[in-house]
Amino acid sequence: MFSGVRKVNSRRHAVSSVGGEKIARAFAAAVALTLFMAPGSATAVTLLADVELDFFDSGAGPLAGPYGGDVLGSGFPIPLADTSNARDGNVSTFVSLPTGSFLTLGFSGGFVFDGPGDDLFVTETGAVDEMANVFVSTDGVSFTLLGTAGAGGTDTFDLGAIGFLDPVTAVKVVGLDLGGGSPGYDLALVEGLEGSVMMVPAPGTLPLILAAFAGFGVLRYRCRRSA
Ligand SMILES: [Ca+2]
Ligand SMILES: [Ca+2]
Repeated sequence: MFSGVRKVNSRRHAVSSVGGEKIARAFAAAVALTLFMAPGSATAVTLLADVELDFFDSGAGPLAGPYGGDVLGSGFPIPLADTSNARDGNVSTFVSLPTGSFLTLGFSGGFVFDGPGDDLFVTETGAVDEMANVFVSTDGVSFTLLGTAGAGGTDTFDLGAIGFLDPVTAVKVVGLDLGGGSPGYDLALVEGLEGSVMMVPAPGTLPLILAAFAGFGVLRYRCRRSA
């Protein structure tokens, strides 16, 4: 794949922006395939957002944040020591996000990217109509609105629908209201699923993924420059 990158770079003035986007997407898919096939790489196809990158308590809720609970255990709303309820992969435990509060999650095991169909799954506990805006980011600094969650249960999102083609390393969920028994959107878990996740490979192949992302970024930069 690296010979392909050099070839494109050397011909960057001849690459149209549309062709460049197609090449960039094909390159990302090739990287993902390589990682899935890398010896020793994880074989799980579901990537759970299990890292807290940022949490903000707007103060709009009835308790100091983070608060939430467990519909099968502790009840709700109760004060929480941390935001692990939204990072445990368990749909019954949750962190409530009242108006303006947000939680930004990352993935210790890899990245999410635009694969076929829906890519990102955001689940709330229960089916009460509480809403939250979902943003995605590659660098953890600049965020793009992906859509609104809150239809009840799991909301699914397609990164391709907003033209977001870079790897997603951070997902920011921002509460929009005070609905429900535990006021605000009750965030249970965030996942990327098969076909749209890159699992972190074995330590020996880490240089490969870093080089691949560097090449991917250079290619997209070149494509923009040549547009
Ligand atoms: Ca997609
Ligand atoms: Ca949970």
